[in-house]
Amino acid sequence: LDMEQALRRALARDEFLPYFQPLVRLDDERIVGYEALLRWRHPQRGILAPVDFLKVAEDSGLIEAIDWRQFRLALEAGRELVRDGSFITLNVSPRLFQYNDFDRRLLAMTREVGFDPRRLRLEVTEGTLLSDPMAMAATLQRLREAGIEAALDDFGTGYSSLGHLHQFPLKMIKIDRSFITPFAAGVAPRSSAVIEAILALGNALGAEIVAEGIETEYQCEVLKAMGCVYGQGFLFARPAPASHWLAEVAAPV
Ligand code: G
Ligand code: G
Ligand code: MN
Ligand code: NA
Repeated sequence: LDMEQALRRALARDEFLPYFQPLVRLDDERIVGYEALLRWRHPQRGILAPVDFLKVAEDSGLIEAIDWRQFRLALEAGRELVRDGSFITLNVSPRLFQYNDFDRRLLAMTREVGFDPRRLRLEVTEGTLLSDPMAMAATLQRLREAGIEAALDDFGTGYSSLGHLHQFPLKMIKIDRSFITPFAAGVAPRSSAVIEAILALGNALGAEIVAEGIETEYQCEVLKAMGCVYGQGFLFARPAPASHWLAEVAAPV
């Protein structure tokens, strides 16, 4: 069975599901949102992450059906997760934006599921934005008017065409973890200047900044000192099924 056939069968058997990883305020570690992350519950190999199958899913086009299934499951689980005022984010394949009814279809899904669109953010990469800037700006603007905000994912790794960013309505910019990882006690990585520039850019654009991939207390402290307000990473929490976070919220203190 080749990977494409295996993915087709996994879709038919409904083996894809969202895990959720919290986004927190760095000052008090309070959860402000949850990123939905795709997982494949493989009958033999266990829980698989996108690194194992995303490329084939993208190249074959199967990612379109996988993403729509993922969105529905994430919105259904997210309905409970966002009761505390948080939001969920969805990672969106660039392929989906090629359909000019993408925003209408997504909004229709939020209505079917009963999910408040104001509690939804979409994660898009620079590559997606710059593949068709005019159309992307228009789509993101329509989504914003319907309550759905956009987050720029993996920032710093793409085209870094800073001059173009102001044309997109971006609520949030996520600094790629490759800029965070080099920070360790006694090390002053070159990426600190990049992070400071991204924080300034975020302020200029009126966007919230999230540092991704925070794994150590030291990294958290450095980022707070730089003025970064939000973070995500294994230091705070690993991705887990929605039921894990719901149990956590419901648990007596
Ligand atoms: O969860 P993990 O770190 O393995 O995710 C790796 C990458 O896979 C993420 O950076 C993200 O871009 C992508 N990804 C995660 N979930 C989804 C999803 O639901 N849909 C799409 N299209 N990509 C996803
Ligand atoms: O491209 P995107 O930012 O969506 O990728 C998110 C991925 O990063 C998820 O698959 C998640 O498992 C992974 N991730 C989240 N936090 C950390 C972290 O602290 N360290 C590492 N190495 N990976 C992380
Ligand atoms: Mn992401
Ligand atoms: Na990212």
